[in-house]
Formats: sequence, structure tokens, C-alpha cells
Amino acid sequence: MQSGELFSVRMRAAKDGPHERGGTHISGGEMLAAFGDIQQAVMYLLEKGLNHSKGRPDFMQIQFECIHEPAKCVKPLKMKTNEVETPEEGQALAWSLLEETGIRRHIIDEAYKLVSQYSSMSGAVLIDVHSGMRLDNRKEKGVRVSRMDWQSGHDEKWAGCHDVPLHSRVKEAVVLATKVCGHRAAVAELCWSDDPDYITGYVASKRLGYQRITKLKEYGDERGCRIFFVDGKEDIHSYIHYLENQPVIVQWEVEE
Ligand code: PML
Ligand code: MG
Repeated sequence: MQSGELFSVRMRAAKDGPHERGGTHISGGEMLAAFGDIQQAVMYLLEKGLNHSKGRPDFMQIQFECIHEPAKCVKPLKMKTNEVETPEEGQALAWSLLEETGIRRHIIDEAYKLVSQYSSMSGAVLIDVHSGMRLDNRKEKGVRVSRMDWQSGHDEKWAGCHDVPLHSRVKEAVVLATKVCGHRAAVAELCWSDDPDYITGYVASKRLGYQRITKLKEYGDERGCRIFFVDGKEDIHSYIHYLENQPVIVQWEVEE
């Protein structure tokens, strides 16, 4: 990934047909790869989509394309893990962290009510922190953040120095949150997985960093949540363009 041409490699998997024909989202994945690493990236994403706790997909698309825009190199958000006993405690903590970023409670409640209406979203909902209005027009699909990855090898070094589970989920979530929060329109992100066997989620913002919360839902629950709280006074089209198109490489060195 270090030099030469860079490729975006992406995967989406669904069951009961493709997403655009009403299929239920199973899994998605985003990677950046040098030409020589495309095969490995495709295999990784294939495996990810095939073996998923949400079930067996009957639709999968894996694609790659050469990226022509220069990549932006950034440091990962600082990470903290908050241990909680119950989803109620976890959500109360998430809400108060979001309030710390200046978002009013009724806006958070309304945003959460809005995403709860969708049973399976593959992307995120963008909410204006001033009005509580949804700012993307992507309906049940939401906005999918694309074209981001760790610099090769930096994720292992980072995980080794942070007490995180070894699976790639946390590393992928940190990359996504780092990209999402790295734009002036971003205020905060609230996320937990739609996977029934994964209950840890997070609140992220530039100032708070990546705040993991160990329980945000019950096991067996397939309802996920991904909300990007944004400053609607900024140019939201350019934020969505950034989320979908700007290549971002996360770099981390031990001496930090
Ligand atoms: C997802 O898997 O869809 C999101 C996972 C978010 C939490 C990852 C973590 O920090 O444990
Ligand atoms: Mg998932």
C-alpha cells in the first residue's frame, strides 16, 4: 500500500437478494491495496462475507478500482474502553459522551428513533446537530464510508500496544471512525454492530477519541446503529463526497 498505484477493494453481502432489491445486509468491507495485494484483499473480504454471524449470504459483490486521488495520511483516534454492566448503562454513557460534544439530548433521542425504523442498513445516517434533521437522502441504504485502511503493518503494531481483542473488527472500526471524525463537518459518531454476537460499540469524536463501550445492546439483537452527527452549517455535500471518495490511510508509530 506504501507506494505506486492504490486500489480500493470493497465487498457487500446480503441475503434474500441484493441490497437494492430489498435484501438484508449481512456484511461489508473496505480495504486499500497495492496492485500486488489485491488478490489477498479479495480473499480476505470473501471470507469475511461468507462466514458471518448474520447468516449465509445469497448475494455478494466484490469489486476493485484504481484510485486517482492522493491519499490523506492521518493518525488513529485515541482509544479508551469503558466497561459497563448492562446495555442501559452503556447507552446512558453513550448519550452523555455525545452531550459532551455539545449535542442536545433531544437531538440524540430523535436520531436514535429515526435509525431504529430501519431493520437493516448498510451505511450511516447523517443528522444535523442543530435541527435534528436527516441530511443524507440515502433512505434505508445510508452513506457508506469507503476508501480507508491502515498503512500495512501499522494495525498490528497499534493493536499490540492497545489492549484490544485480536480480531479485525476493532481495527476496522477505528479506521472508519478516524476518517468520519477527520472532517470539519463532523461532530460525533455513535455506532454499534448489527451482528447478533457482538455487543460492544462506541462514541467517537475528534476531542473524545474512540470511546469503546462494552455493552450497547443484548446478545442476539440484530439491530445496529450508525449515526454521524454533523454540523449542518458546513457543506454536507462535500462531507459526503469526502466519506465516499477521499482515500485515507491511518498511520501509527510506537513512539507516540
Ligand atoms: C461493527 O462491527 O459493525 C462495528 C463494531 C464497533 C465496535 C468495535 C469495537 O471497538 O469493539
Ligand atoms: Mg456488521
